[in-house]
Amino acid sequence: MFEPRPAALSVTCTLVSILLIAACTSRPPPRGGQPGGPPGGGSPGGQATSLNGGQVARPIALLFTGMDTGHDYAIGPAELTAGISAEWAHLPVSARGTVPAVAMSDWAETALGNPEALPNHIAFDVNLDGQVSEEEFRTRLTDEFDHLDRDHDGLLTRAEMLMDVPLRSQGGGAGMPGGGRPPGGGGGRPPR
Ligand SMILES: [Ca+2]
Ligand SMILES: [Ca+2]
Repeated sequence: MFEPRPAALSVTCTLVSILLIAACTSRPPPRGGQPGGPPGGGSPGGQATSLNGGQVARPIALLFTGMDTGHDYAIGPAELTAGISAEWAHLPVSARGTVPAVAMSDWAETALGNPEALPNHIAFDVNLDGQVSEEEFRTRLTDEFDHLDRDHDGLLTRAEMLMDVPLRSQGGGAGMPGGGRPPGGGGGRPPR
């Protein structure tokens, strides 16, 4: 007759416990990467379109940031007025004192980083005559400024230029390389 010795059972249980603890502690810590997302942006074909949370700024915010001549990280009414005048001076103003709406895309490509960035030439050309007047240009940019100035104190801060990016619904939590098994660190003999 063989009866199990309590001492042997205890050793076996302790060994299993240690293995379980090792499995829990051997998970690599997240190194600043988002779970489920490649840290280096290595997804094939996709790039910045895979935003998931965080904050972004609209292209128009880039323009307003450049108007901060006082370097206090906020744009006031005087800076806005002077900044719009400076931008208007960059545009190919015709003898009529207007800019062809189609020329606005060239300005947008330079000033906003993309010829299709908003506000586009359609947004500027309020009366739809194919021309953007200085008044139309100034009114539109002032409206954009007022829209971003959330607390309506006349100062556009960096925080007001940022927008939250919604979190996408997370898929499965799986994806741990190795399937959650402890990496064979030796001594992984299956108990009998
Ligand atoms: Ca117009
Ligand atoms: Ca403000």
